[in-house]
Amino acid sequence: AQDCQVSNIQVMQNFDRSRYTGRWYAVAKKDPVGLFLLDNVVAQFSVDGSGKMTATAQGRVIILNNWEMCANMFGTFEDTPDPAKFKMRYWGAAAYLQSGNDDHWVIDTDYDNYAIHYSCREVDLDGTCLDGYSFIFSRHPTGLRPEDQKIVTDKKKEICFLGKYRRVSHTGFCESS
Ligand code: AZE
Repeated sequence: AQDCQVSNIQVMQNFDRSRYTGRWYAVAKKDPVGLFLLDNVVAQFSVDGSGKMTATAQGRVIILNNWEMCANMFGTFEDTPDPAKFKMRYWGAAAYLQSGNDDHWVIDTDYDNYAIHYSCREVDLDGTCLDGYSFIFSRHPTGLRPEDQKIVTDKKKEICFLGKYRRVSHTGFCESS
């Protein structure tokens, strides 16, 4: 299961969005092309009364000419036939932040400790991902538990992003806003 074809990537089986709700701390990320959340990334997932998933996210960004700020972002999720695959429409609290519509796949999670997210923005002619991003999330601000690290490494390999992640630091930059 490692031919790097986006269409062959395995996602979480029987994904349960209600168990996924709450706070997740990004511990590592693989960046897409262009502007992106730099660090201090925290996401909060919810499920509304009609069962639709929504999320907010915060993270440090640098926009325009070296303007550093905390980006407050919102996302709404459109369901697809696969319960672990969504289309995420997202936008910023301020108009100068980024907006878009990305795939949002949950590759694996145990709901209580770790989650592996994947988004391919552009599939290459050969079926591999040309431009994508991914977050490794933890329920714990201190990072992944040692027992979850091998699972996460194996999944990074399966989604063909192994070696492309950077650690996401949490310095409290977004905690005042
Ligand atoms: C994600 C999950 C929770 C909801 C959202 C997420 C993604 C947000 C971005 C934000 C980019 C902002 C930039 C601003 C200048 C995946 C963390 C909305 C991709 C680049």
